[in-house]
This record gives sequence, C-alpha cells and structure tokens, in this order.
Amino acid sequence: MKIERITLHHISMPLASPFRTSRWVENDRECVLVELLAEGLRGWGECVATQNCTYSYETVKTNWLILEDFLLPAILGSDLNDIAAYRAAISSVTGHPMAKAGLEMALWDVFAQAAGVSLSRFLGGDGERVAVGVSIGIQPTTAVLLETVEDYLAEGYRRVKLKIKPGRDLIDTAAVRRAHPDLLLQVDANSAYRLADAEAIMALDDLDLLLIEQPLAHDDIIDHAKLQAQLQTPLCLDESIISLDHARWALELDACRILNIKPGRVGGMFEGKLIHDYCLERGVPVWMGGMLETGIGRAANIALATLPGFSLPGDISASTRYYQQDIITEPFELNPDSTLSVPTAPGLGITVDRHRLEQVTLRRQVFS
Ligand code: OSB
Ligand code: MG
Repeated sequence: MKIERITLHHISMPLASPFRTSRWVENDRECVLVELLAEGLRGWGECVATQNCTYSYETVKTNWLILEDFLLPAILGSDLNDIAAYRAAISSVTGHPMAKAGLEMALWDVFAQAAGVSLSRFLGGDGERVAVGVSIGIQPTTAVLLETVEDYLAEGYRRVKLKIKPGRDLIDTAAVRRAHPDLLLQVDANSAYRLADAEAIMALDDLDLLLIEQPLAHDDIIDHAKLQAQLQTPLCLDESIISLDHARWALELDACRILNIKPGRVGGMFEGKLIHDYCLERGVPVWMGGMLETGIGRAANIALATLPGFSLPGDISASTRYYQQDIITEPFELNPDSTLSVPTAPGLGITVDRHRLEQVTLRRQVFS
C-alpha cells in the first residue's frame, strides 16, 4: 500500500481527575496522534509519551521530532504491505519506542482495514470482551483511597491496582485488603524503591497480592531478581521491559514471574506480540498495561489483549475513568462483568470525533 500522507496532531486532554504516581502527577494527557492515509484508507495511531520525561525519556516533543525527522521520511511515498516491512524501513532508528509504536499503530489500523477484519482478528486474537481493572493513583489520605476503591467497585471493576510509594505502601495496601479480603489486588511502585528498601516491599508479601509491579529502577533487571528471590508474591516488570530480549533476560534471571505488556514501551504491537508469544510458550502470565490512552490507543490495547496469553485483567478502563469527553464518537463503557467489549468494525473499529479533536489540538502538521 502506498503511504500517501501523514498528519501529526499534538493534543492535550484534561484528565477527569489528577493521576498521582510515586514520582509524578498527571493533570492533562498530552500526546501525539498519527493520522495516516494510504490508498483511500485512513489509519490512526497514538504515541503514549507525555509532556514530561517521567515514566520514560520520551516526551510529546521527542515523539514529534523523531517522527518528523526520521520515521515519516522512512515510509512516506513508499509501498508497505505489512508491519515487517515497516520495521525494516525504520531499523536504523535506535530507541524511541513510543514514537515508533504510534506510527506502527496507524499502519496496523490500515492493514487490518484493507483485510476487512477487526484489529483483534488481524492480530490473531479471539473473543468479544477483555477482562479489565482500574489503576488508582495515590490519594490524599488512606480514607480517601478507601472511598475511591468503593466507588470503582460500585462501577463494576473487579480488579484494582494501587499506586504505592515509600510511606504510602503497607498502610494503604493493608487497609484496602482488610476492607476487601477477596478483591483481585495488585500494586505499582513505578521505580520508587532501591534494593536496600527490600523490607518495605517484603512487608507486602502476606497481603495476598496478585503481583508487585516495578518496585526498583526503570532500567534494572539484576536487583529485581535479588528481590524476587526474597518474595512469595510475583514481581511484574513494566518499565524495565523494552523489548523481547529484555523479557527473555528478566525471565531467565527470575527477575519477575509476570509481565506487563505496553505496546508503546516496546516499540509497537508487533514486538508486544513477540513478547506475548514468548511468555505463552513458557506459561508466564501477561497482562495489558495502560498509559492513560485516549480512545484510539485504548482500542489498540483491547485488540492486542484478545490474544490468549493475556490471562490477567488489563489496565484498560472505561473512557470516563480517564476523560469527561473522549476523542472517539462511541466511548468505551464498562460491562457489568468488569470487561470492555472488543470493537468489531475493520481496523481499530473506532471513529475519531473530529469536533472533539479540534477542541483539544495544540498543533497540527501535514506531511506528504
Ligand atoms: O506504570 O502502569 C503505569 C499510567 C501512566 C504511566 C504509567 C502507568 C500508568 C498507569 C495507568 O498505571 C494505567 C491506565 O492507563 O489505566
Ligand atoms: Mg506500571
């Protein structure tokens, strides 16, 4: 397919409520959207980096720069027939997985549309719904956290992830566990600890948690292995897994026993699927992570999460958990069984709300 025209949109969407992790707060979701035209088909992609280098070194501006200077020139005007061809075309670009993944997503959308099937089926996925949970940011007090959990349970979420940090770990997590003895519960530290703080993590070991996500440094695997050796609860790596090789290294070293897959973090759904396949073969559970995506990125995450190895609920919540008004015409709604429905129309299966897009756009540029 001839790649004819690509438009980048820099948008900023107000979050329904501030999202506080161990090391930063998000009030608005800024990101780059990719709109790609190829032979009459239009594909959409979302780069998941934010305005700050907090979760990773990439930002909205680096996404834009890498797309404009390197990734778009590598494919504009050329004929691409599959994702492998895209990966070959950009193979000289080192790093910047989120920029690469955003463009890749738009190509997946177009290729699945050309094949006349939903992205889920195009990827080899199955099923009408995916199991989801909610990721809850650090709240002002433990009492507010307990209320927040209640509210999400009332909405129908059946799996809860708590953000934790030193001083707000055992107290918060134990309080939620006491109030909800049977809840599927997990925690995420976003690299707030060092191996020397192992005791604080070990204190969480008898709270019957599904997993403890990324306690140590974003680029560490070795110390996570030392920590896992002292824990019953599975560690789950997020930030540290940026490729299939990193997944293999982490599993070979027993640095974690569960993996969170975020397509943006690993350079796209192609690499995400490779990690999924590797884990499925070895019986290692994986689940879909989230980056507070708009409806565009959420649709892609749902499609990938229909692969059989995604055996734990994903961080893929309903549109209202993130935004008062999403950027798609039919926002994602939570089903009573704590699932989201998989779009069935060809490609991503969503329609971008042009009026909403206009409202939230800070900058737009057309490349051809
Ligand atoms: O560490 O999983 C994370 C959001 C932004 C950046 C990093 C993370 C998160 C979340 C939210 O936990 C997941 C979601 O999109 O619901
Ligand atoms: Mg995480």
